[in-house]
Amino acid sequence: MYNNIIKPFILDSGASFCGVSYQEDTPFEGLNYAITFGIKLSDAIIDQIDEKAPTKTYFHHYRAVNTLLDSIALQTIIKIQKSGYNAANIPASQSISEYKGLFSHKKAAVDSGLGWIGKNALFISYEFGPCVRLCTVFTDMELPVSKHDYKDECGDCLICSKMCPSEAISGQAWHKEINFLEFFDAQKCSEYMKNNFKDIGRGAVCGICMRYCPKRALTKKQ
Ligand code: B12
Ligand code: SF4
Ligand code: SF4
Repeated sequence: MYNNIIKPFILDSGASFCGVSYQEDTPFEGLNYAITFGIKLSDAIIDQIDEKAPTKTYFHHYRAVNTLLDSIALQTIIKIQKSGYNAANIPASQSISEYKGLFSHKKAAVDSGLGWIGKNALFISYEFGPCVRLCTVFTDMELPVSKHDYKDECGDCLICSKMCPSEAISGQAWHKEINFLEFFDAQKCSEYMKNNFKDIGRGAVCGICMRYCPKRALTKKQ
């Protein structure tokens, strides 16, 4: 069902990639299988972000992509339910407490073997780079999960850490046991966006750390 129907449906609906994982700490009881999918952002729109600020066009793109992610998630839930299983999604972009969503899309994406967490604290797709937005659907339908090797491809690069205007990025390489508060300072990032980009994106966007990531080059025009 996943390989023949769900995955092709998600990709045909506009997602760039799709994968699966098993999550012990699901927020939905009994729904431990997770489907992760992501949409690669427009290179032309991301290119207009400069070293000082994002753009209003990027803010609109951010919201439009969130809407499409939520719509694909809803349609996936409906398809799964019609097959006799339960499903529920994590909203594309919603905080339920300070600096935290209901479940981390990045965690599910990493566990699906689709990419790594860069020094910029963002999920970087092996295939599509860092400028992707993510979504997660949980279900009790058994999915073909497998173990993956984790491969961090940042190497010696420190561009994101040097370019971040709020100094939120420590420059450490991410690993599963890392102290998250020392790795990335969410408060510095969030306050910087609120104080400096209120008129551009209501304080919700910036993205300089993904705009200048050299891993974008591998994936342009996809
Ligand atoms: C709250 C939030 C914020 C807050 C706080 C972020 C934070 N704490 O990291 C603020 C406002 C600062 C923020 C900023 C941004 N955000 Co934001 N944000 C979220 C949101 C809604 C929740 C994140 C959350 O729960 N964080 C809590 C921490 C603990 O979890 P985490 O960082 O997601 O994941 C960590 C752990 O899960 C752990 N982990 C991962 N795998 C594993 C595996 C194991 C076994 C273990 C133990 C741990 C582990 O490591 C991860 C990385 O450090 C998510 C949507 C979502 N539901 O995921 C979007 C999201 C993370 N944001 C996103 C983006 C793009 C941004 C911005 C670029 C803003 C913009 N759009 O212009 C900046 C980038 C900041 C940065 N460099 O990371 C994207 C990231 C896409 C990607 N490619 O990774 C997301 C996923 C939204 C989406 N639908 O795509 N964000
Ligand atoms: S979104 Fe902006 S302020 Fe936040 S970590 Fe990235 S570059 Fe720094
Ligand atoms: S800018 Fe460099 S260090 Fe930062 S996430 Fe991209 S590759 Fe990794």
